[in-house]
Parts: sequence; structure tokens; C-alpha cells
Amino acid sequence: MPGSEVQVVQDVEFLDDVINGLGQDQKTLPSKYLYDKTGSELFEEICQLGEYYPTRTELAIMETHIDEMSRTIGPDHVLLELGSGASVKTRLLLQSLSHLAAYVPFDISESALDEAVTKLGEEFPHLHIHPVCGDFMQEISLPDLDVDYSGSVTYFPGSTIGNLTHDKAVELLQRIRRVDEQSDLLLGVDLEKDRSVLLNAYNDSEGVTAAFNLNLLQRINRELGANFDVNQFEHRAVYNEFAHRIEMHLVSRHDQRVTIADREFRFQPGEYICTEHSHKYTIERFSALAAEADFHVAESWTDSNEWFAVLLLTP
Ligand code: AVJ
Repeated sequence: MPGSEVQVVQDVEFLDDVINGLGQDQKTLPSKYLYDKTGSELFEEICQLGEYYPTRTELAIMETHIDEMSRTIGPDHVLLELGSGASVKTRLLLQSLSHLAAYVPFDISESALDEAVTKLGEEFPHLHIHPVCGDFMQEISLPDLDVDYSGSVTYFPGSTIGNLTHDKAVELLQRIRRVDEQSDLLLGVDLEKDRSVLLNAYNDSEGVTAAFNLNLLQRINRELGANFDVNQFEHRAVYNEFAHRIEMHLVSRHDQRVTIADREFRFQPGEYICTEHSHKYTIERFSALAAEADFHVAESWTDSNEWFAVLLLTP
């Protein structure tokens, strides 16, 4: 069965990452594991929430400035999209960029990719779409296409880069540069703002973000046969002002033990697992970070509140 070997490798890696993460003094789980099928669906639901400003703000920036963006980027590119998910904002680029050679959506969620490719294939029947299921935290390798990748443009929306620490973000930008040294990068970054806006966005009143966070424990139960009692953990989001980031936590409601494979982990009352960082930047701080990967900010577009920015990075 094609793909099954990949699946086994991913399962082993998932177990390793979970055991390592929960074995640390500050228990952590990598945020990329939030996005199984259920998690990806819950994330799409988050994106529809009034309190979750990033999606609609970024979309509005794209809608307002798409002509200028397309003119600046120019014609005849391969469009590579990282973390493409449901590819909503991509439609604007696909409609607006002229003479696209191919569209290569790259995502860790096979189900999200399948769905996006089916829909986009119907909407853009003449577009060459080459989906790649992969993890951009590892070297990014792309399929051999008939088309030339040189002069490709990479789209990395959603402030996904905000999940990474400074060093990991620089390394990711360096990996993107290695795909094609000449490639431009159009990227979304979430900006610093009033902390109450941030806290509401990650603690929504309908509890969708809580369900999204807690699903990670359910996923570990489902896929790794663990015995988390999910009701005994609570979702929490805090703003770490010093590190300029939102942190999502899963807080243990009392003293409890959990078994995963042959390992037992103990949770004190109030002890938490950190499941996600979501860094908030100023354009200046992000420009300095990009410079470490030899990218410079050629253009920046933002909304009237300056809550979110779309940056065009060039080598
Ligand atoms: C997809 C990483 C951009 O950090 O805002 C949403 C994920 N986490 N609500 C973010 C997320 C909680 C999201 N990113």
C-alpha cells in the first residue's frame, strides 16, 4: 500500500516526540500535532470566530492589496504554499497571478490537502496542482515537475511562522531559501496589539480553541493508545509579554498519572503542558529576524488597526 511506510515512520516519530516532550521539566508537545483530521477541522472553525481576528484580517489585507501584490511579484511563477490547509486566501493569488506554471500546496495534514486539491481542481480546471504532504520543519523537497522551480514564489500565510522560536523561524526561512535561492516569499505575520484582543482570540467564548487544544490529548489516546482523561485537563491561553507570545497550555486539574506506551507520566495539580507558542511581532523585529536568513522586507501591507501584516521578502 503506497504511503503506509511513511505513516509508520510518522507514528514512531509522534510517539518519540510525545515521550520526549512530556519527559521535560516543563512538559511540552509540538504544536504541529494539533492538526490531525479533527484538529484541522476545529482550526477551520476557529478561523470563522469573531474573536479570532487573524484570518479575516489577513484575508482583508490580501483582498485590498492583491493587485499590487501580483504586480510586484510578476508573472510566470510556480506558486509553492506552505501549510496550505484549506487554501482560502490562496484563491486570491491563484486568480490574480498571471501565467502560473503550477501550484504546489504543501501541508502536514493529508486530509486538508485532499480536500483543498479537490475543490481547487474544480475551480481552476487549467491549473497544474501538485500537492505535497510533508513537514516543513524538515528539509523541504519538492516533486520533479516539468516546470522550472527557479523564479518560484512561496506563500506562507496565517502567521504559522509565529509558532516557532526565533532560531527555528530563522532556520525555516533558510530552508525556504534553499528550495530556490531566487524565490520571493509572501508571508503573513501577526503583530503585537492590546493583550485583551490577543487573550480573547485564544480563549474564545464558544470553547472551540479549548476543544482544539484538548483534541491533542484525544489524538495521543487514539493513535498512541494512551489513557489521558481529557476532562481532567483544562485549556488556558496566556500572553507572555517578555517573549512576545501567546502560549496555549493544558493544565492538570489535580494530581494524576497517564500511561503512554510503557511509560508513566505524573501531573501535579496545576502543572501544565505547553502545546503552542504564537509569537507576535512588530514589522521591525520581524525584519531583523528575516535578515538573519538573508531575506529583506521589500514590501509590507497591513490593516488600519495594524493587527496583522503581509510581507514580501526578497533575497
Ligand atoms: C495557525 C499557528 C497561526 O497561532 O494563531 C489558533 C493556531 N492556535 N488558535 C495561531 C491557533 C490557537 C494559529 N496558527
